[in-house]
Amino acid sequence: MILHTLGKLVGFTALASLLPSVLAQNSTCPTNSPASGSGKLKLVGVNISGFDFSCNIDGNCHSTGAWPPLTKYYGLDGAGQMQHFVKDDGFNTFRLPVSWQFLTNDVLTGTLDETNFAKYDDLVQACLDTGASCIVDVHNYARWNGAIIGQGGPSNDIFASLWSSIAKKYASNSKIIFGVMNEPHDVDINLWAQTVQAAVTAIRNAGATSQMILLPGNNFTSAATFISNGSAAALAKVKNPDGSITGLIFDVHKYLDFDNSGTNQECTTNNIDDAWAPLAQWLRCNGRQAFNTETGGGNVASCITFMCQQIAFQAQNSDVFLGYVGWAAGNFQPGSYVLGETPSGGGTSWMDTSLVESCMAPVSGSQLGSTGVN
Ligand SMILES: *[C@@H]1O[C@H](CO)[C@@H](O)[C@H](O)[C@H]1NC(C)=O
Ligand SMILES: *[C@@H]1O[C@H](CO)[C@@H](O)[C@H](O)[C@H]1NC(C)=O
Ligand SMILES: *[C@@H]1O[C@H](CO)[C@@H](O)[C@H](O)[C@H]1NC(C)=O
Ligand SMILES: CC(=O)N[C@H]1CO[C@H](CO)[C@@H](O)[C@@H]1O
Repeated sequence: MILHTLGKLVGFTALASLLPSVLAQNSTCPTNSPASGSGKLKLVGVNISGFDFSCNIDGNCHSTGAWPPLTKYYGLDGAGQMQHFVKDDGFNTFRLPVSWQFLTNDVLTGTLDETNFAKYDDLVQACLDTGASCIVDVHNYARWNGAIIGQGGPSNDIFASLWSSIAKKYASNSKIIFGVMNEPHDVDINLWAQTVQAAVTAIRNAGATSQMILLPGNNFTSAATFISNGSAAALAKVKNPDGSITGLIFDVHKYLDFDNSGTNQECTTNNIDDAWAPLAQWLRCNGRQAFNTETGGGNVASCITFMCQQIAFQAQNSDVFLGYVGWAAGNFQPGSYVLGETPSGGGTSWMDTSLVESCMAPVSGSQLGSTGVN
């Protein structure tokens, strides 16, 4: 709703002024302005959190700390939330975080624990039942219990076998998106790119030949430092087994609070000048795309202002940005979490948080493109 209003009030000229001059500065880039026909995002959604509960940024997670966001397992009604988000708000994507430890029942292996996996799959199936795209997100910060994968911790082979196991389960489902890893940080990016390559090769060789795979960079997949800290250059070398880059999408996160931590209620930036504009230019010049799989803010006026601006910019650059996924609903009790997007109510009368209602829910026709799932 706000987006419609924004468009009407500020008009094209003011909206165009949101485009920073940096877009016109790289003279070596052949196409440094938004492609014509852009303006609609393809994938817009919400994180449905719960199976990732207990995960710390050092990759310590405990299978017993996971809390399935499904009433069947005494969680909140994640299935009902997703149905509401699709039917009432027009969302078409959900990101379903889960820890490696839950998937293997705390055993350091790539072999799934079938009992635990069946519970996670219940959430995946509830997502698929809505018709949405569903991101399987391994939420381990590039680590297993403090040690970095391929850099002193588990070998790339073990991690690749985990992805092979997951990919075999969903190889034939085109609505599944493989999120290789949530928020790597403090890794050697060139070694990390080899780990990501191992996962990509395993996913493709497991038979999931056509789905999207999300490639995560360093510094908590920060969109702002994706280029400057070397993630872009390192991850650009990751290829499918056939040498192509088809379906290989960069995974980037960005919050709108002053320290990009996603822990503060107030928003201080729309991230355009320091993150989205330079990233759009790099992606366009290098023939790549990115997906903003975590963003969010408090339910306050500053966030509504800045989030609407961020989304408008992403939509203007939808040739290189697939969309965004808000953090987070699922097992966060309504009203209890600063970045909560869990709607209150249930059944046929859900009520969204103000940020979701004012900005993040796709407004019919304004964000979902003709290629969107809905
Ligand atoms: C300028 O464009 C080239 C591609 O033509 C790209 O490789 C380079 O990274 C761009 N530079 C900046 C600063 O974005
Ligand atoms: C990324 O940042 C870290 C921490 O400042 C630094 O050690 C590393 O050299 C940087 N990597 C690149 C490729 O810029
Ligand atoms: C990581 O991102 C934060 C902001 O979120 C920034 O302050 C810091 O300089 C970045 N580190 C690197 C190594 O780029
Ligand atoms: C910024 C933010 O909310 N990040 C969250 C990402 O997911 C983990 C685990 O689910 C949370 O602990 C973080 O706070």
